[in-house]
Amino acid sequence: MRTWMLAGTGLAAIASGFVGSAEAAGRLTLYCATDEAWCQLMATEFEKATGIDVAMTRKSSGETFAQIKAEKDNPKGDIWWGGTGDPHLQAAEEGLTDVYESPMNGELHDWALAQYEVSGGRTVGIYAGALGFGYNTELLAQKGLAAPACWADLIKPEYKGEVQMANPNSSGTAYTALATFVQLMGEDKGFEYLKALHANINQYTKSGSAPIKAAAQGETMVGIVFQHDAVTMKAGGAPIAVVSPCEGTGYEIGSMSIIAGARNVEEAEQFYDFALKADVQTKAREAKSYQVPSNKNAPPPPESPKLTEIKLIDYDFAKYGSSAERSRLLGKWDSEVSAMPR
Ligand code: S7P
Repeated sequence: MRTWMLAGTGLAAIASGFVGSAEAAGRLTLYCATDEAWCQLMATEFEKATGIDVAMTRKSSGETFAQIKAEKDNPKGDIWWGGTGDPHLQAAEEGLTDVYESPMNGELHDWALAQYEVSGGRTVGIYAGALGFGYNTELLAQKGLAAPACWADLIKPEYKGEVQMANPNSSGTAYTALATFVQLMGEDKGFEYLKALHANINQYTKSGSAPIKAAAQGETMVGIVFQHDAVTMKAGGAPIAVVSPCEGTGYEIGSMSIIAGARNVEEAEQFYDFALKADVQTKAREAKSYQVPSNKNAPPPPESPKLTEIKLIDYDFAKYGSSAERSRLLGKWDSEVSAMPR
């Protein structure tokens, strides 16, 4: 777990010309599930804009869900910003998050509001991004392998030990992959695929973007990740090629929810409205985050994979974000896939 706390916010407030003490402005405990750099940027920008003191913790989506559930009787967090939408939906269904209707809702894309509707107003979309994979072009050339273009390529024997993905229990990215294979291939074939893939996996990481960071370092050839996370590595100069799998793929609606029983509800609502603003969402690019923003007035960064050009499945968020289905699929993956020898 990496924890980052913003203390001494008076400095940020002074720098931004904010008049008044941080104590008067209040405080906010932010549970963040995007990449660390974007989490830090959001906390800093919110502090600058409001003078509110932010304590931020970054964890993966599944881990954040588990923490909020564990703290249910004594909530410590105020707002959960970022991470894949499925666990946000599960949290909504389990009453772990609260209803909030932001005045910013009118500026959002339909897909972001769909998340709001399906959760009964307990979560909302903040960005979207397609699943795929990336590979290290130098390692591929060294091994003399043909470039992988399809999910089917990743289970070929020549990729044994060359593929990395995260554990779907901790990672929203990897749960999106699990739910994608089930929707794309049907449950039986999807699990057959996951078992075949297991034979080629060198490591299940905790965080969803770790596999492409490892590929960028030459520590694995292929990483199953969101395409925008592979773009981040490529934009940073790593020898990474980004693949939209030929069979089609799933996608995420990254989401935000106010935690039920939050101690700082007003501040949480302020953050919620702030995070939906077009100019705030546009800043994601400064943190090298290339998801498609949910505010219609925020243009996607030029580097963003174009969702309209990707063969996307009709991902059933209501079903795969439901408590019963997410728990069932994770349990099945634990007992039938990860328990198998490699
Ligand atoms: O910010 C990058 C990103 O891929 O991270 C989120 C992800 O859920 C967090 O990582 P985990 O897979 O470890 O949960 C995505 O929502 C987001 O696009």
